[in-house]
Amino acid sequence: MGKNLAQNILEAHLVAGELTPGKEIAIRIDQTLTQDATGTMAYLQFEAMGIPRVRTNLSVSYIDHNTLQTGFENADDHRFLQTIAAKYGIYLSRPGNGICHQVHLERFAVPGETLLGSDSHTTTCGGLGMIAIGAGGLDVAVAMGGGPFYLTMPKVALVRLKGKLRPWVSAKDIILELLRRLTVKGGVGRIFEYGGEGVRSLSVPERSTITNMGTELGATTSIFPSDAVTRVFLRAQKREKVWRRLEADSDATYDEVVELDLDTLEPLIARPHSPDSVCPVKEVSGLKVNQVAIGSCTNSSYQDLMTVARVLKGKRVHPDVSLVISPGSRQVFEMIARAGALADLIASGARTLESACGPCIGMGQAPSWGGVSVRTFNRNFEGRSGTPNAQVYLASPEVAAATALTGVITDPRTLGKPIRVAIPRIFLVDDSMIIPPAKEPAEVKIERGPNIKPLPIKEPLTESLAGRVLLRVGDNISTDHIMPAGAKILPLRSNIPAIAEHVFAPVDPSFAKRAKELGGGFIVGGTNYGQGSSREHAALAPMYLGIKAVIAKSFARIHWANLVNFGILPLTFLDEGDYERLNPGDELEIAGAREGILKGPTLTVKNLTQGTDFQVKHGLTARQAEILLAGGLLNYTQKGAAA
Ligand code: MIC
Ligand code: SF4
Repeated sequence: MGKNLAQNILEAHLVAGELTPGKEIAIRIDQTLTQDATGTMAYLQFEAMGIPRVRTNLSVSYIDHNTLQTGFENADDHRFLQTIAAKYGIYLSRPGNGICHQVHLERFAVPGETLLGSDSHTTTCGGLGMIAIGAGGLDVAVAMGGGPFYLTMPKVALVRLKGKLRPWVSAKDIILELLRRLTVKGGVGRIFEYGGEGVRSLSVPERSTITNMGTELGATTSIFPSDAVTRVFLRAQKREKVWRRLEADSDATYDEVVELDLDTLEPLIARPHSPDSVCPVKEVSGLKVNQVAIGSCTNSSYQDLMTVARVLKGKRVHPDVSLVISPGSRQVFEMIARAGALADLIASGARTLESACGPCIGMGQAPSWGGVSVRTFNRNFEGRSGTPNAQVYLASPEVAAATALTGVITDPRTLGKPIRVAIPRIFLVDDSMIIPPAKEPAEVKIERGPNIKPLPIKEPLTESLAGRVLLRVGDNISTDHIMPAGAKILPLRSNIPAIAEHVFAPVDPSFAKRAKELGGGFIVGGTNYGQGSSREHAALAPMYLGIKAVIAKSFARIHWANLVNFGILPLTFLDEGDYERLNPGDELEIAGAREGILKGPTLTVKNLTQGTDFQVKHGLTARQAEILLAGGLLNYTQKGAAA
């Protein structure tokens, strides 16, 4: 039986297991990437493993998130990252060189290879025919050490694209349409593989906008074939030699098929506060807007920014709108500058920021109180922008540009003659901001400023788990709720005791204090608990506060894995009705947890306050159970190394 593209690449990298959906597999990782907000922890973990040099084909450390330097902390971390990269054989992309996913796509992505990144949007490189997966920093550290990456084999869904996009409709609208249909939970346990005649009409950056935001569907990853379009892109990046044709076998089968007719799409927009709250732009057009932000790893390519510049050329941004633009990479930035498009943007009244994540992660440019912000980004979770009550909408660069001119949400089809920017024949290639590893690693001294605190290590799992329900939350709780980011908190990513003070701050500001007073306890969650970011701090900081288990209706993939990696038991209700029956403050006990986990998939939780008990499932494989018993992956790996 023929295989689809995802299965072909996974099979070529398979180390253990079989490609049956729902079963655990282990794959070899060719490339890794980290970014600075997750990277410091990942490298501290790598260091703790005692491996002298990375064992991947390529590992790159990017500095793109924590670039607003309002104190010494971020700059300290940058120095740490630069020196540790030099020592261990890692390439370092300097601050200002661009967002990890955009730069990786331009300079390093290789069709048919595997990429593991400590950022949930690592999937961006799926646009170039890679199996590119986001994971917690510790999983990436293990991969850097040459260990395989374990994952549950996803189902593979074919997204069959028919026809061609109409003028003013863009790649962003394709993924917004999928989010509208399938929701933020629709991709859980799936890989989306794009096929059909519509693929040919999409450039690599357009494909990558789609695979980038496949993460918002909850998918493990998304992938496009590597075809003539891929070759053109790689040639323009002066990397044609890594190109090879990759597609599904002609008789490939899929677990599911989604049909999408590009001709029928219109400009779409996601309303506050979820990427799947999608409607046609015309339904909300006319709404007054305070800010328009163009950038992020979703939509900040050369094509995107040239399109925006051509819309704005010779016109003025509406006086009530603050327009901010952050180019995805230095390549994009320099090219729009040399093409004169940057001058057009500046003349129109746009505010330009450096090539970095910036406003997407609340690193500056927080909207006004209750302000409406239209962004070309991928996430609009409550409070993520840095303003708790901001109303953030997600849309294409075309919608954003039209809106910046009129001051109200605007359908770009009202702009008249369509603009179509092709990718350039040749990109401006200059890798001088990417520092190769040191030739003499022994001579490199790792610099650690006072912001870098040692890794907290957990004790092995105790015989019984007991404590109070510290908090009960609803469905779709994101890691932005659990461990918020933003300009004030992100600089604490290398300092777990300090960042732990902010756990659940947007939901319940007294959480950390209560957890510490009570010596930890339990968290109760709804469906899709932990969606969004790969930040392992959403597990690591709760672990530091003594959280023993999270009992939820269901979990998001990366967060579930992060909980296991840091020795917190992720449990699901056998009877979801028990969610309602649990009250904050209830005293719970899981007696004989260690033994119970090894014995079978279910455990009994006693509710000592109510005098009742209920069943939960842990769903751990034998390997994962051992990790939990050891107190997390680091202990487990060190134990293995010692043995
Ligand atoms: C995000 O978009 O939320 C981030 C910041 O890129 C995160 C990683 C992090 O929290 O450092 C992600 O998506 O994984
Ligand atoms: Fe950076 Fe935003 Fe992309 Fe995350 S989603 S990597 S914060 S640009």
